[in-house]
Amino acid sequence: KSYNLLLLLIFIISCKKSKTESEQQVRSDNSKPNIVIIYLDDLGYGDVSAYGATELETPNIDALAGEGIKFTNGYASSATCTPSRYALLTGIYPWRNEKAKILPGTAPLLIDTMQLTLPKLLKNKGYNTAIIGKWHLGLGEGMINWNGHISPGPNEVGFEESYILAATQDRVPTVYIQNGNVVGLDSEDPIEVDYLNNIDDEPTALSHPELVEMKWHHGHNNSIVNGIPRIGYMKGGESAKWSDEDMADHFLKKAQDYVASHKDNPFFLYYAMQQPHVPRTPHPRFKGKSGLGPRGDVILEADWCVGEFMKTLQKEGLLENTLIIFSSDNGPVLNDGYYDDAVEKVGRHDPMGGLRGGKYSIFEAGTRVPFITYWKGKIEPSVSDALVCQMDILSSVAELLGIKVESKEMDSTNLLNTLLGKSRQGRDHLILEATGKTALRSGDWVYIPAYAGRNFREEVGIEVGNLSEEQLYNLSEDQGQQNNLAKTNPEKLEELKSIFLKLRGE
Ligand code: NG6
Ligand code: CA
Repeated sequence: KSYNLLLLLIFIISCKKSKTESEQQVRSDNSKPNIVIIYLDDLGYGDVSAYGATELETPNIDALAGEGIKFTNGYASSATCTPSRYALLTGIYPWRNEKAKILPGTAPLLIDTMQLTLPKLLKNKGYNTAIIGKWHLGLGEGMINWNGHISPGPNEVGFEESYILAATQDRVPTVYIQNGNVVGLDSEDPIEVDYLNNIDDEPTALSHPELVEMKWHHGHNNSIVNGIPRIGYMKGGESAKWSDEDMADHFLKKAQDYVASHKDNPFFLYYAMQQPHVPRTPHPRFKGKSGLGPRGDVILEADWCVGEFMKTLQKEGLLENTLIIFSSDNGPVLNDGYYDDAVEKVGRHDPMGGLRGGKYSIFEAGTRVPFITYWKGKIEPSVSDALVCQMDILSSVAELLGIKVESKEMDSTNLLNTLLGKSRQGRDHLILEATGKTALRSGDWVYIPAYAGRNFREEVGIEVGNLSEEQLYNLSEDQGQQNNLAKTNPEKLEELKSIFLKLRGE
């Protein structure tokens, strides 16, 4: 009898084994590669050594660039976070949606739950889908009860699993939310959040400056959490508050665990890191390591996270079967509201990489960002100057999986061959957006309409691009946009202007 049992056991084990072998076969034929988007927050074109940074080293991001495709004309759709993320996930230009601008932590969900999204597309194709990290696309439908189930959110627009920070590291609530529930919340100590009025007499940076450990420069003088004054007021939720210094390790661990536990089925992971957005809070392991102050330190930290994450993919045997896309949601800023030495210690480091403007700017540094595709054994290392935008990932991934995206209002362009290095052909045109302003990139040319308002935003030290006259630049000879050709090349100006107006539907 026990002999029979033993045979049965062997039979079961061998069945199991052959199943995983056949699964492996399916998994290695590359028809359904895992897809990972590693997305940084405010990382500039010049913040990566592979993109020319000389004052800091980013060996792990460099490895992706060196063994994958380094795009030199890769764009976020926008010069701020929310609209760029909206375009990345929906494939739609953010300027089509007037609500797609920097959102407070209490804003309702920006993406329509009926809308096609990148994670939905993949989920429908049998992928497991997850977001780990920064969301900043709104939650709920208005008044959020942070103590109940928070919905709709990432889980309702295609992510089966979500582990997020709601808005930004400098906005309340400063808690993690897992699948719609605040992590570690004590029901005896409920969370209240308000962006207009303080709640009871909770300490703020104005009422209790002695509690502030990171001084605010502009904005950021509401509730104080972990010694850091934030945007917005928050009360309660003490046990749920995140540790800023541990955030990078925390998200990394979640991302690694996700990979390890989903390696047997195709997965899409949107790993949305918080660095180097303010407040810059490197883990003590990285403090002072860059010599450029906390902003440089958190870039080193982020680079380390990329390396650790890649080790996990390698350890799990997934590198040959995973397409990795690395980018950033918008360009760089030094002083984004705190005195954190970013300006004082920048030295010779040029986060903009020679481009004009920065975060918030319609000039190049606002939207042109590091953009890398990597797929071991599938993508040949190269540098590509094709014009590509993060918004194009949706249609390109659809093509990879043989899905037809049928929607009139789809701005995402299928650039699969370009992203995989089989073609050098990029977009013909791209509309760029910065805090409501739009401009056109077409070939090597950029057209910026005349805009009223301040050009130089003193508080952040950035030219945002508002000039009372039209601007025309030829990037092939003027990367830094110093030479406005609008007056000397009226034909080109008219050509771009008419394309711009047509694409904008005006
Ligand atoms: C701005 C904040 C800035 C940052 C930004 C969002 C002030 C004065 N400035 O309003 O610190 O949080 O919003 O950045 O509050 S983003 O990368 O998420 O778009
Ligand atoms: Ca950002």
